[in-house]
Amino acid sequence: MHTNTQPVILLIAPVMDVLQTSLDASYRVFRLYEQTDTTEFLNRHGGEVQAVVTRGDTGVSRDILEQLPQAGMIAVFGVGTDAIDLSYTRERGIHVGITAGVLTDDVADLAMGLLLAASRRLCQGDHFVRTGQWEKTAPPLATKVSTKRLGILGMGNIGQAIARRAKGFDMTILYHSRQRNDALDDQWCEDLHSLASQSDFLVIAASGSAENSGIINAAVFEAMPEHAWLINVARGSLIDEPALLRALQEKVIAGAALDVFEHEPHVPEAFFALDNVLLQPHVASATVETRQAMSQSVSDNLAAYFSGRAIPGLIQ
Ligand code: 8YV
Repeated sequence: MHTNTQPVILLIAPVMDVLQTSLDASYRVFRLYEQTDTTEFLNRHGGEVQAVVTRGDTGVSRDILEQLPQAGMIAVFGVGTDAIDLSYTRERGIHVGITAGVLTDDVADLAMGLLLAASRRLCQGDHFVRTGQWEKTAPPLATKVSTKRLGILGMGNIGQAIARRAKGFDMTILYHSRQRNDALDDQWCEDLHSLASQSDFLVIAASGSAENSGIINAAVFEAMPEHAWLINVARGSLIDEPALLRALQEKVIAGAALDVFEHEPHVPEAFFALDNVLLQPHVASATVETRQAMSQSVSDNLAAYFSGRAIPGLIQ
């Protein structure tokens, strides 16, 4: 039951049921995505909103925030903050809390899963068996993974978790990030092109910040060896998608495995015709265990904010 004393939160996009239930129990929840006229709704109720809950991939626009003068916190279901204008939230003193730490393993697991599935042609192999082709012929050979060179763009928590897993496959790790991490004994490459040119597999684990927009472009595909594979578990915005399509069609690189897209959930249809790309619907953190932990983390961040305690996942 809602009481007048419950803090008011604005939910920008649907989140999983367990989080919805927990939010409803503690807060008065306005659901923006259920409103037919969001402008009218924000005119009427924007002034009451004290905190915003959103997903990493959805964020919240500056336009919306400008209509929430009392909002003091954004709780993100995820770790990506690329869809939030952080300079504006900083200026306004709005806290931003993410689900820090809880999805690192899953994203790294999926990066390795994509790498193996794409290069070992697991989806094609499954199709081959199911359609009875195995009775008639042998499948084409795939690409070896163990002992190869893995380039990682972005060596934060997720990049490092991918590196740890890849070492179990006896892979040599190279990385590029803004700064060399002296705590790591992996080879740091000063720029993306030198990383790309030396990698048999290039995994993108960097943030989707404005400065990273489109950095995986035609020049990077040209720099990559012809036998190399690209894996993206970060954000679609890092890749120049038309350039990737051309690189795949013209076999400039061997192939790609993509969990994220520039305009997801829309995926350019031209990808569907290609045998050298593996496509996933942004599921890197989508396991029961991790989504529950993310829900708990959002609840903890909000509870801390409303009780004046330190926000565990605070980034600003
Ligand atoms: C989430 C994400 O899947 O953490 C992020 O930034 O993109 C993903 O983990 C997404 O926010 C949930 O829809």
